[in-house]
Amino acid sequence: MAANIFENRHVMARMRLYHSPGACSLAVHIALEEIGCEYEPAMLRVNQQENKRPEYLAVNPRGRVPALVIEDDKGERVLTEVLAILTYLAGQFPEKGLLPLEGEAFARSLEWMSWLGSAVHQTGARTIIRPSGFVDDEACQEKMREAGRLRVRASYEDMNARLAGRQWAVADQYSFVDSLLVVYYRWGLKVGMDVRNDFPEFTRVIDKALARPAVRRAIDQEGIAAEFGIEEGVT
Ligand SMILES: N[C@@H](CCC(=O)N[C@@H](CS)C(=O)NCC(=O)O)C(=O)O
Repeated sequence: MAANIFENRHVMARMRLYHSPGACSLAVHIALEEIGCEYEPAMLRVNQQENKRPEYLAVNPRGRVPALVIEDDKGERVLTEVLAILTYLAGQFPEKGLLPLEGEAFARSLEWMSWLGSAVHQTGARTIIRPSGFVDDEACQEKMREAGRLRVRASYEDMNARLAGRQWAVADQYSFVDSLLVVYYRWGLKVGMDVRNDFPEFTRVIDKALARPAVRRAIDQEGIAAEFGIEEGVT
């Protein structure tokens, strides 16, 4: 029989999540709150370059968040990349039903997460929020921002159309893909788009996600409730 992602399922002793407020790591933070398992949150601030400190580079030499430290009977290791961590957690806790793990619905989840992480994050939002990560020249950075704004708007139109009439992103049930969409919704607000009015289908799905206690806990813990226009601690 073909190998599957449940094969290495085992009892986890400890997990530690390195994350930064409102970064893509928020999706993993939400996922851990949804699962309701024990984990240790380790918050650092990317906007204060805490991810470049030697202590963190010893955990993740790429200097990016999220990083999930897993410690179990097989020892300690570090898993990075949002898509990989969310898929890993879903495989560890299949009974929670927080990510379809079979057939087309699984492929759809990967399709969403891969596209968000590449087209929308790295070649989209990142060119607006952190163009200095690509080029030093300030005139070039401004050109990158301009081009990025067009690309990001087009990707939000794409998301809005894909979510039209749907309960959730995949298979009409809440999944880690929706946790990840919460991150992108915030980034849309952060780069100055009128997301609420311009992308009503996206907003409808996110408003439902924001009503989930686990989503609110993660957002409150990161201190970013006001950025979504919601009050801390109120669900
Ligand atoms: N492909 C990575 C991207 C990780 C990433 O770029 N994270 C950002 C925060 S959203 C980061 O750590 N940025 C720090 C930096 O660029 O210095 C993933 O999916 O985890």
